[in-house]
Amino acid sequence: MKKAVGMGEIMIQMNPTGKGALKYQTVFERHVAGSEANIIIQMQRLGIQTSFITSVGDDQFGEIISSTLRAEGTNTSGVKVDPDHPTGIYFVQRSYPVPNKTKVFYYRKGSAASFLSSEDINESLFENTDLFLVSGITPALSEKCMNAALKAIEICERKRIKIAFDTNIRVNLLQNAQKALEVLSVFIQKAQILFTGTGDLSFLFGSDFTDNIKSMSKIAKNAELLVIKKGEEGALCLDLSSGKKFEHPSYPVEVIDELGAGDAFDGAFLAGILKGHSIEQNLKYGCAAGAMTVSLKGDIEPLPSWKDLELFIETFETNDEKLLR
Ligand code: KDG
Repeated sequence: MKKAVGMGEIMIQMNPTGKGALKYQTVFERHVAGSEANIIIQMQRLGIQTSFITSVGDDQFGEIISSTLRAEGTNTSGVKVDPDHPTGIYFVQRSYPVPNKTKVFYYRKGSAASFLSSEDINESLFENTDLFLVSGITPALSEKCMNAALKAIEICERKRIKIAFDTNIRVNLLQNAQKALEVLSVFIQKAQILFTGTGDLSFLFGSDFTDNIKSMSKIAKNAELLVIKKGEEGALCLDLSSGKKFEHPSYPVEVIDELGAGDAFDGAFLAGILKGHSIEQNLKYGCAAGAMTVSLKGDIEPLPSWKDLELFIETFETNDEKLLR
């Protein structure tokens, strides 16, 4: 079985039952979510053996985060319980002010995960590992987190473990392009599989898509695959070793909560890579998992198994009103 290790912050997501401005929301659902963990859980559900490195508070929320990972079958020996700092929380605002778009409000400053340090990165967790996944959120959390992520990268380089990195820019954490490039460049440079999105590219480099790809490729010196998520326009993968370009359209679904779609995409794409599927297939799996995720609330709950992913794809491709009951 292929093995992947991920690292990042997992938070409690408070997602309102209604749409509109957060201040008017009175009823919330409690979910567990965090970009890198979403990706790792998607991979675990698609048959990859996974481990996760994070830190949670010694509190009720930390407990539910650890037990969520355990219930998925993800190895939690890299999950630290920090008695001095709380688990991070964030609130979701759906369809306001922009319809179908989700905004988030973080309460994560000083969270347990932001105190994760290089001492918390245990090399033994990387034994027999095929892939390491981290995103731009983690080094943006704090200098300690940045150093922890760099230590993990250094271990992977030494052990020849493939590095997957998603730029995953959060403007709340990386205020402008200069700051973002300062923090992210080293990770973009080290990754063999690099994910980004049209929003991240224009935030970093400007509005011309072709120029943006060139600018990104210049930094991404070790990238074999550059994967660009284009939201409603689907996704694109550049195989930088052969120069070939692959594309897949998105699946038309009703958007309930767009959060976590990019993570579902990454997880399904990476699981496909580790299982030896083609780039075309992996783009299809990624777009399908992303579409399934935007159709429901919560980042983790909608992540599909192979069986469900295949049923979703088959239903769209054959337009078959297959009986599901
Ligand atoms: O990718 C979805 C995430 O944005 C969300 O669940 C929370 O990890 C998160 C973050 O830092 O924004």
